[in-house]
Amino acid sequence: TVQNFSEIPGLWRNGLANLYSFWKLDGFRNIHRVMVHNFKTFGPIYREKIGYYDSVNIIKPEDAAILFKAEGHYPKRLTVEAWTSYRDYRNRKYGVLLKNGEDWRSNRVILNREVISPKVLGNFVPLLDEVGQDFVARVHKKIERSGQDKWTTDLSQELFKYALESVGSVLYGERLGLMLDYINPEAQHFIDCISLMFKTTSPMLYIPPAMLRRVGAKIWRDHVEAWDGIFNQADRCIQNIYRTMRQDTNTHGKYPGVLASLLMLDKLSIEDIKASVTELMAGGVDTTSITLLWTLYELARHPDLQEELRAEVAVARQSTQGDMLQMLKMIPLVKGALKETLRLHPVAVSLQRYITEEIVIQNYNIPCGTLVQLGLYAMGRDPDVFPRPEKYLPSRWLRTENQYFRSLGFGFGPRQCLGRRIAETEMQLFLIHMLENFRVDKQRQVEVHSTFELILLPEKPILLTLKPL
Ligand code: HEM
Ligand code: 2DC
Repeated sequence: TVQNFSEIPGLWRNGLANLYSFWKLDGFRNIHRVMVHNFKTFGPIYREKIGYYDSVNIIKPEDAAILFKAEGHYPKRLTVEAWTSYRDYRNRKYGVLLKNGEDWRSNRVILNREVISPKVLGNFVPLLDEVGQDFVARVHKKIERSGQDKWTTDLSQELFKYALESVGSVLYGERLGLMLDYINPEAQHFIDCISLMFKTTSPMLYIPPAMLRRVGAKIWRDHVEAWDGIFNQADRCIQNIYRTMRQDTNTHGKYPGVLASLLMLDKLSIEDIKASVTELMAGGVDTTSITLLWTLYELARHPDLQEELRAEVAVARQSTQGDMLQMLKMIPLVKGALKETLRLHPVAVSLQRYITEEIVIQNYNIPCGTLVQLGLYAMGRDPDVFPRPEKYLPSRWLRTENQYFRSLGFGFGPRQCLGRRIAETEMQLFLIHMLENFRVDKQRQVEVHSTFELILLPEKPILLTLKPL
């Protein structure tokens, strides 16, 4: 017989006491490890209440399938209140990330056509390929200047620039110039603001931002300053395109970028377009750059695997004579490597939905309206789901039959990551160009763990050495 909701194991009876022990365990930065620990203690389902935030947590792919079947027509994830509070405070519209219900759906349908449908890939690839080539040229220059035939560095700043240049070129159809020696300080400020925005968000998952705002807490002020910086820079970019669009009406058949396409389509209000383009620009920096950093780290730790990937890329290059769109279809192991990176080092620690119907998971009844979270980080490291989970094995993704609700790094269904195609293409092109030009190496075998700053990040700098082939 099916058991009642209140029988689900876990700590949910005293939210405030739990918040206190969570804080004492430094749970704010260790949410992913706390979740792994909870699954070990309570089993594949547990209920939890920390502060004001009450949820049911699951870990099995089969249960994820049940969850996503119950997400309804307007899938809703946990609201990051810090983000909505900022917009309410500054009187700014919500974009697709923060909208819900019919307003979300109508915006998302139009954005899908310009951002994630297969037809736009042909437009994105040449733009992103150029950025990839420029990145490689930049690394060659750094190596030359070092006078040592190699370059040892913490690549994260370079990768932030690569990611912003990539998403910027797709959104605006023009280059921001971040692969040059002297970059616009405003662009650098934008990058710094995004990191600060994420960092200041995580404590506010548990402490209501409205309260922090009332008491004038520094964390709230920093958060506002970070978003202000993000919106100001995005506004400048958007204004720039808007101006040039009114000057020359016909753009010689050249792809004008996502923003200009949306403006010409004229199906969303300018305010809605601005709100979502700002979110896309902000969402496109730390996510892909950190995933690429983790991938290089894994390839440095697995030199034989690195050679295998290089060989795959060489064959693909040979047989397609440089037709990039074709080449991207011939690199399954490179794609497997990215999936493997997101399995061990997911950007999002969990996926969540408010279910719109009653469901039964692990023989417990869960009522309609409950927030159900899939522990993505924990699932990626569960030996029942992935045999020998500690091993970085891109080849495990080559067999499609065993992927049922296992490859969820970008979320699932109509509410999945809107930037997914941009992210995947940008990351694949990056790896192609890097593998064709450099060998990646690292100093000692030191294990690097993740820390939670709303997204999962490496807890310490990762030093890599790049050598020309
Ligand atoms: C949403 C992951 C890159 C923009 C999401 C979600 C995840 C995710 C897990 C939630 C999906 C769900 O609830 O089912 C990632 C990962 C990335 C990445 C792993 C890179 C490795 C990007 C990029 C952009 C972006 C490059 C922008 C160009 C967004 C937006 C949403 C979103 C706008 C909200 C969509 C909605 O609510 O309708 N992402 N993301 N992401 N992401 Fe990404
Ligand atoms: C963080 O408990 C942990 O893609 C919380 O590009 C639940 C939660 C809710 C929403 C998730 C968030 C977590 C992690 C970061 C995500 C976010 C939805 C979108 C966002 C996954 C798992 C992200 C990084 C977007 C950010 C775009 C923004 C900067 C404009």
